[in-house]
Amino acid sequence: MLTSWKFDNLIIRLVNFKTALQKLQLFVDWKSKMALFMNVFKARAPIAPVSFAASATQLRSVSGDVSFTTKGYKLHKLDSGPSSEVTLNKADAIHYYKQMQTIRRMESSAGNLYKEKKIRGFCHLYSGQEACAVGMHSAMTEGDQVITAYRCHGWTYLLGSTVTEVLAELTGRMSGNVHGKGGSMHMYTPSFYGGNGIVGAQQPLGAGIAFALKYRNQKNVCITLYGDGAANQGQLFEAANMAKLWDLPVLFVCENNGFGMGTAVERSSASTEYYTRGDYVPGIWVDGMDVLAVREATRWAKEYCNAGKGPLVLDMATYRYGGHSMSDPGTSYRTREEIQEVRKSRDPITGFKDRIITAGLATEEELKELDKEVRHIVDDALKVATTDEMLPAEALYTDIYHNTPKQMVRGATIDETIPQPYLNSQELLKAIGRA
Ligand SMILES: Cc1ncc(C[n+]2csc(CCOP(=O)(O)OP(=O)(O)O)c2C)c(N)n1
Ligand SMILES: [Mg+2]
Repeated sequence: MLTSWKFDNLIIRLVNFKTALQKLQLFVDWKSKMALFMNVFKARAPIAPVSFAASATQLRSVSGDVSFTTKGYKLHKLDSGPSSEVTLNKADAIHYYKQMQTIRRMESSAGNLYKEKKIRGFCHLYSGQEACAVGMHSAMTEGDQVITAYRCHGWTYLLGSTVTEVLAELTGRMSGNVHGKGGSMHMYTPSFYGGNGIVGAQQPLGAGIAFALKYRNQKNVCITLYGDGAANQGQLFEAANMAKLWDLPVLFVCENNGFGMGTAVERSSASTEYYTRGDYVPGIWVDGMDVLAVREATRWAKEYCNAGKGPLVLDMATYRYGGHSMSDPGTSYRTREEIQEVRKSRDPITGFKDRIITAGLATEEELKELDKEVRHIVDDALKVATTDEMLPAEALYTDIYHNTPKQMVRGATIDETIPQPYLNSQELLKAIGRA
């Protein structure tokens, strides 16, 4: 039985325990607040090569958005531009990291497949430029459209195709994005107009897509990408003229990766300030190695276009690690040291990784797990891309016309004329039990 003294003593102990708990709680709250403060402070500091094992535990407890400062933007014919103060939450940080890593790994695998002669023809890789596509994609809203040149694998994946569909397209297999009929430069999704091999060809097409958006009163933009080499193509200026004349919602995005094939921008362009090259079309220079700067610039630009103010030029400073295409080793017109230096100081993935770890938005371990997941996705895709079948020869006669009755298709001689066996690949795939 409890004596009254013992009972009182127990109550006093319980009260003390509760006070101790409250104190502990206060301490934890204070620690979290400090961590948040340190977080913001650290996130604003320039990117440093960090190994953050010691304070990762402390920062991991912080949830919510973290502020970052991007490099400044340069403006042409604009009174104001995107903000350099941006915020990021954990889910987005993980998402962007995963997307950039997937593109990097998918492209490395494509490079290997090419060297093994499992991909034939052309193959232009996007390694080094991932922050451009991922940043722009993250600012897109439903109904926005994209058209680009031949460095299109990453965009195809971002806009709805699987890694398997991209790699299998490269190896010409049935599981490919267009069942192996297109190859490297010709991949599409409902909001993605490819994949264009003729330098500059996509720029007027992008203006045309934007015209359709405006005509339908859609609050959307057409992101029209081109390289620094294509920035000197006459059709860009013709397209820009019409786009401005009609205030079309088109973002002309110049991905300046420093070279057009083996020619450095200084040797090909009288002005390398691509954001000013639209003359009467306002422009913005953006750090294309920073996914957050790209995201914010695109978000701002979309708002500008959709307010009916017409087109914009976005000049994204980036870099390509590989040669122009797989047939170019990429080292005769620049030094290996230059490439190494960019990898070390400006890489879009390691730079972002350091930032989000420092800010407590992800841990080293979480990102390692993600890397593993990405490796599995790409490895599984590789299996399909190297073992799947190719379309049967009759597929040569499919997809010729859209929405017409079956045609007679002439062969090499008139005697070889045959009726089109299937109208499109879908019909053929069904017939062979693949759809
Ligand atoms: C009309 C036309 N001219 C020339 C070529 C050959 N060509 C293919 S890519 C390229 C360089 C383009 O460089 P850039 O626009 O900077 O794009 P990047 O390859 O750097 O992404 C050239 C000249 C072509 N495909 N089409
Ligand atoms: Mg270029």
